[in-house]
Amino acid sequence: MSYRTLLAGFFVSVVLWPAAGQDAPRPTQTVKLLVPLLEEAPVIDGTLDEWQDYAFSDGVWDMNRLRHTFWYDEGRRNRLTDHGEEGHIDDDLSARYYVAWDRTNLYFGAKVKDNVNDVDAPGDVPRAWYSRDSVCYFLEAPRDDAPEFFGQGDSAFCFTADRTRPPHAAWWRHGTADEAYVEEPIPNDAVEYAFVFDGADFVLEARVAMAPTLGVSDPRWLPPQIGDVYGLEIVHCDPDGGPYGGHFMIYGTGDDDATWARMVLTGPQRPLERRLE
Ligand SMILES: [Ca+2]
Ligand SMILES: [Ca+2]
Ligand SMILES: [Ca+2]
Repeated sequence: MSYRTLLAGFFVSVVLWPAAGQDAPRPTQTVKLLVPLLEEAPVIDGTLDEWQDYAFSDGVWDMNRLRHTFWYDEGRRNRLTDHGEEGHIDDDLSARYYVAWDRTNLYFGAKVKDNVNDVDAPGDVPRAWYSRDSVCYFLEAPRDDAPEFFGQGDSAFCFTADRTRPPHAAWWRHGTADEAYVEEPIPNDAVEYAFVFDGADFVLEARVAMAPTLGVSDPRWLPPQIGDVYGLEIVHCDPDGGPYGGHFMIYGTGDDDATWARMVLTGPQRPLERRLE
């Protein structure tokens, strides 16, 4: 084996592998998503009717769809957990997600079918959205090609499906120019969110102001323009009784922001219409 082959092997196994932050290799491709501008700001009340057709959404996600994606990790973290359910695994968790933007805010929506609502975390730790039913939108703004783990420019906006709306229900994990993994609630004046529940099913509707979040995380961030490219991953946590359980990871493989989708800020989108024939 040549020195160069040895060196390449070392690079893949020692440098790339742990950099993925998990025991799955980093995918060699990323998804490109076109996320439209909203011309009318939604009312944040837990119904998405007024903007769902104007937002990015790519249909229903469940485990069977996830297993056919290139970022699927053979069930290491893309998985659901067994608590004696008798129904089909598709009934444990499925969801549609919505993302849009305007000059001031990012807009996030989710329509979730879930069989068990679990918002308890061990030790009641505020930052532990990953141990609670929660929908998290991971963003890098602006996106770059450097693999970072909640460093400068990386923000996760995590909404815990808790009817009691504790202060930790709208959480912000982020980096700054100097720090990684800063954990704090999204500043009150930067967020508005609503859940509407039907049993364990729920609809989430939220807006997050960009300047006080993305602008704090990365001094290079500028007010959004059509054509800007952000990074996006959706992480949907579903512990359902365990301390750390099921997850959907959509468009990326975890905290490594180089794996996240290339989210292009586009102009407004017209709703789909049926043809006459
Ligand atoms: Ca609404
Ligand atoms: Ca759940
Ligand atoms: Ca990066």
